[in-house]
Amino acid sequence: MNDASKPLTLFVDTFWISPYVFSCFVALREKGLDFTVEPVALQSKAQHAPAYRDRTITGRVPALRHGDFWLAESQAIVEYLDDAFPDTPRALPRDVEHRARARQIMAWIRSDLMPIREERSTVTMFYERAASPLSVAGSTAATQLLRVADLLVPEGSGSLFGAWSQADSDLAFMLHRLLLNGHAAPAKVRAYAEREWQRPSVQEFVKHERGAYVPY
Ligand SMILES: N[C@@H](CCC(=O)N[C@@H](CS)C(=O)NCC(=O)O)C(=O)O
Repeated sequence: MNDASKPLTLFVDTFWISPYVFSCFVALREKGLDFTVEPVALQSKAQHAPAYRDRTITGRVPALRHGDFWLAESQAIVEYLDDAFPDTPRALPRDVEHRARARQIMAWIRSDLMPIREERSTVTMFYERAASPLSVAGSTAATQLLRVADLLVPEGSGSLFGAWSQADSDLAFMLHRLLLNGHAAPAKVRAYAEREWQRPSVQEFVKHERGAYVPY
């Protein structure tokens, strides 16, 4: 049972550096849904508190609370929002093949490219730029990311599927791990990523106030 009147809460990391929180935050904004955010202090292991851990099942951020229903895993949350709020702008494309491709990209971004995620962590995006060049593994992953982006991004650097979808924001976020740290990219890909980065929903996350970072 979906009820638009039930309150929505997004549980986020305190420092606003989680790429998974980013995805859910942007989806909620793009859908125009009213929601509140609740920080979870990962640096204090607040995600392990039984009340949070057991409701979210996996004890991670992000998590969504919609009335009494709790859900974790960013991609599951994005897809739930499309299912639960069918009268709002879609986060994933309506067309079946485009939606499948968007899921492919989102799943790939979440499960692959580990050297980029490690060597160009989100701390280097929002706190302090990376001090070392990419390793061989990092460079190989960067080449792979840029190849995939070059293949997918249409000439003119518009959205991947003709209109914005969550796959655009997630891909732009991954590309910005490189771009913000001075990595070169084909002009078409750079223009695409920079345009996506300027979306108000994305900028709201990027510019959100952040306290002094405490590693965890
Ligand atoms: N696959 C998950 C990954 C979520 C995740 O790794 N969250 C991190 C923060 S970026 C977290 O909660 N870390 C704390 C922990 O694992 O205890 C998703 O897509 O939501």
